Amino acid sequence: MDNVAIINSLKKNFALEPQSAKILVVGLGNTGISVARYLQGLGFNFAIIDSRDKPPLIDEFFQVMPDTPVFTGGFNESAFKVATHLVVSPGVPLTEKSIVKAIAGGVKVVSDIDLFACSVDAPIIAITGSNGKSTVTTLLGEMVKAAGKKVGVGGNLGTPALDLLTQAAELYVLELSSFQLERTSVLNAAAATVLNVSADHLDRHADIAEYAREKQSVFRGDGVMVINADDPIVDAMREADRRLLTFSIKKDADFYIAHKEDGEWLMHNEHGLMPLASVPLEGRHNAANALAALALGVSIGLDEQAMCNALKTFKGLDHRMQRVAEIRGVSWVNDSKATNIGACVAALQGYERKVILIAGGDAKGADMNELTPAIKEKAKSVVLMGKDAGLIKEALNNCVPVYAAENMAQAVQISAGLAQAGDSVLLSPACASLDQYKNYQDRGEQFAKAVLGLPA
Ligand code: UMA
Ligand code: ADP
Repeated sequence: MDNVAIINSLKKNFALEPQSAKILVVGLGNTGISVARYLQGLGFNFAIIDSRDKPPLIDEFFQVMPDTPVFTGGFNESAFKVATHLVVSPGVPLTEKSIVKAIAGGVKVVSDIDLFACSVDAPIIAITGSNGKSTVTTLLGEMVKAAGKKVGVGGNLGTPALDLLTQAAELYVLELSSFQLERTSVLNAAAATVLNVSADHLDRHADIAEYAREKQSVFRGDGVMVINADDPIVDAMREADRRLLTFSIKKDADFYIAHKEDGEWLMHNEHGLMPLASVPLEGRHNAANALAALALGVSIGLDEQAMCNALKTFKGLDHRMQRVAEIRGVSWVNDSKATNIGACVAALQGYERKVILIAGGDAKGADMNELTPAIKEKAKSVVLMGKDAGLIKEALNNCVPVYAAENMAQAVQISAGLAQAGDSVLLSPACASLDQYKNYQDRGEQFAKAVLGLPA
């Protein structure tokens, strides 16, 4: 879209006009910087505010936009007082006092996803859920490329949506978090999915019902709904009179798994798409992810054969069920991205033989009792570390042997002492990493480093 059309859309949807709007961009992270770049390109007046004393990207920001007013070290009320619009980054809760006050005074909240939606004609595929978003978003992006279309892939995955506007695309695939969705009001995706809903981010959302409602808002508008029929919370999101495709790894659906003479097949109605054994990803949950990506692709008319070709060569993402090494018959698997209970349970369920589990970190308000049945069934021992190790230990109530580790090197040492040939050691923490690590990647890298340092 050209700038005139974009500004018209912003005016219509948000009364955002370059002549009159005074925009406060809240958060100087990747989102905030992408928003600043976008607003500058359209000639808007804006300032940025961040509660941190020195946001990590501030030096980089001043190099490119030295004249933009930036407030740091708290949410200064006077900056909010003059604003007509707030563009709030996902990391900042809308319950911040200054934001609540501004909204009560009539200030409009807009998200980067709203701005993006006002700026593209090409269809948007929106993917949310508690787990599998990044995998499905990346996989679908590969499928679209294999089908010969130019695609922009980003959002919560890493590249902020607005940064995708610099390259022409025929289609956009966006991963959206509950934080992004809760502040978005004009997205009308051509196709959308909620992959699953399990407890996460309960330090930011009042309860799981509110969290699920934020996820459900990805279906706003009139696009195709792609529904996980195995997840009761998602299944209940079906809307009559909407075009709808279902997927399931347990029962009949539009996209499902059939047991044939030559093994299991991924199916679309009566049509066999490809053998499940040709999907090069570990874990049953990845069969669900593959079906979800296929359903989304079909909903926008992608060629099935091209999609299957992309699926057969998809390597998966780092830190998700990633095999790090096989040492003296012991398999070491890095699933550091398992930052909630649902992901850890899915990882455990993929194993036939009991594993040694390394878990713990910041539980983000989740009830660790929900982890106990899967651990009881699938773990022979558990090595715990991090801030909420105690919560997990208490929940397990000695149903399996539990060991305490101060750090990853020690956790790996303890696990190596416990493991025998034929065993798997799985890092799938069920918790966020930020209490001990820069991020989940850092945690996964420390795990891999410690494993690769073990005597061969
Ligand atoms: N922060 C402050 N004060 C501020 C602004 C931010 O303390 O004024 C803190 C936040 O609480 C948070 C951190 O700074 O801890 C970063 O927040 P941000 O909103 O500035 O983050 P961005 O760099 O803009 O990155 C965001 C997403 N981050 C979050 O939602 C926390 C990135 O998802 C996303 O890739 C990026 O936008 C582009 O869309 C990351 C993430 O962890 C990967 N997402 C969560 C998840 O997947 O579970 C939701
Ligand atoms: P997200 O972007 O939603 O965090 P990822 O694809 O990055 O999803 O995977 C995050 C974690 O969830 C990993 O530990 C991964 O093994 C697990 N996971 C992936 N897909 C699913 C699924 N469909 N159900 C449950 N867990 C999953």
